[in-house]
Amino acid sequence: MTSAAELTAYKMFVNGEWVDAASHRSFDSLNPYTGRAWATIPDGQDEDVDRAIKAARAALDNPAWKGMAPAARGQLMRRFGDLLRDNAERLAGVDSRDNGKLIREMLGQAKALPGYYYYYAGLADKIMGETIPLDKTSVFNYTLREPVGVVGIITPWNSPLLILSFSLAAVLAAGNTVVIKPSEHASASTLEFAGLVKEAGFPPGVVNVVTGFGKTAGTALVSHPLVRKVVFTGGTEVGKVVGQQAAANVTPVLLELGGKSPNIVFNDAHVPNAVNGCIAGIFAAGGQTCLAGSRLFLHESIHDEFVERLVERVKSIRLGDPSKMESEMGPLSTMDQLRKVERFVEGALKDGATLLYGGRRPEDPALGQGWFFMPTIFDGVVNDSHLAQEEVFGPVLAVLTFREEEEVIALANRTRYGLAAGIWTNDIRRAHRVARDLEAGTVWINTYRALSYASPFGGYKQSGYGREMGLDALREFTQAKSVWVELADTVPDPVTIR
Ligand code: TXE
Repeated sequence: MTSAAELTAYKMFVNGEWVDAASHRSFDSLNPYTGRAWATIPDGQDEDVDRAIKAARAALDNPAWKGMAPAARGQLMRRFGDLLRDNAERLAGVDSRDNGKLIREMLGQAKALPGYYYYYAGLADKIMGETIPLDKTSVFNYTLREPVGVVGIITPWNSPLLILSFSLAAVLAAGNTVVIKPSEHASASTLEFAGLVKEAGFPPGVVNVVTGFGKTAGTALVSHPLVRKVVFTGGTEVGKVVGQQAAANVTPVLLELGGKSPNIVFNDAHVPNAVNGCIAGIFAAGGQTCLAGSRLFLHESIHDEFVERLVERVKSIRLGDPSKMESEMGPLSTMDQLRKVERFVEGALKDGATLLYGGRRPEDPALGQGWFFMPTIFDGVVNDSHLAQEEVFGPVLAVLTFREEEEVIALANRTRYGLAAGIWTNDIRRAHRVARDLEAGTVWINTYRALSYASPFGGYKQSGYGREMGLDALREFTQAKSVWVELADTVPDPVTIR
């Protein structure tokens, strides 16, 4: 057991101050590699959330924020981006310890963060309304694009800071204020991040972080009448609850939910590239990504060769300590997640799928107490089965085959999800045809799992709605006000509406 004295004790960040939960209660954060507690996190409840939201609401009216010129807001965001750049290794280390993901992956993510703030810093003074040529010629009509107000952002444990930055950079550029509730499984990096917010010099209350559990702190945030937009990233079932709770106050939500993304390999594809893309899609983050390419559709004529190469490569994936650069797959983030993956495997075997590799926890004693699961490949999976329809959020790949282009489009679309899709082909017409016909918010052609702050991201169907990143995100976090100016000297007939 780790003694309480050895644990890092974190505080929440409210109104520019470090505070304990009002109840003074906290909970342990566990390291998925050792299975042991390494930090304590304040257990925020309704009262803490209310305090943070009121601070964010007051900050909206604070001249230090409200009256800040948009270009100055951009400058501040640039300074913040520089601090993120200078602290990338530290932030990545905290995340890897807290969520068990590879330091290689978390470092890559941490190094990408400044780009989000620089991109939106440049846009802060380019958020403009329009003048509108009305049918009423005596009226001058224009729009103002104003901040929506207090934004509540709820993030999951898999990529805490990257997923936060998908929306936060645009939220700040547009002049809003924010209360962030990170996942109870990986809160530490968001609190470290808040330290940099303070150092950059954002006015108090512009960015607040309240830690705690989904059912308590999360519900309090989503249900609060002063919150004017909720951004939620997490599982689809919780997303539906969040949408319902927010509806009570007519609070709009942006939902980034689960996926069951198809990765489709045609018979003219470059097979070694497609094998790499397939592995990047499903095993790189231990499958713990909403973008996981968890359904692999192989043209039947290349099936045998592809599967042989895939299994060969997967056998060589090095499971290990996520903090070591040489490790290629880390443990799952929670014990519950590990058990969930095991239930999926049992179900797939019962449904008659063929286990080609993995399917169990590794036996290597060097992996100690970590919550590891082997990279797992099932062949002969039926598209309507549980494994092909539900998000595992673990390193489990379902392989299916197809003959015709139309057939594979129909199969790929036959899911309640629509987050992403991959297409591997050298036929340019086919590539664009299939990209057009797939029901997914992101389609990759001859690549997989690539993202940029400059390109909109979000789901179709039950993968969510609303768009983060790119110019689209600015629309999500601003609202249009239409201003009417009568230019005529006399106001006409008061009885008739104009
Ligand atoms: O996510 P949750 P969990 C999927 C994945 C995983 C499953 C559950 O399949 O197995 O979701 O994972 C907060 N009101 N994804 O439990 O529950 C919670 O505290 C308000 C997909 O981690 O969705 C956390 O901050 N908030 C996904 C956040 O919601 C609530 C990423 C996510 O928690 C709440 C993660 C409530 N009632 C998991 N309940 C992706 N698509 O990227 C929970 N929360």
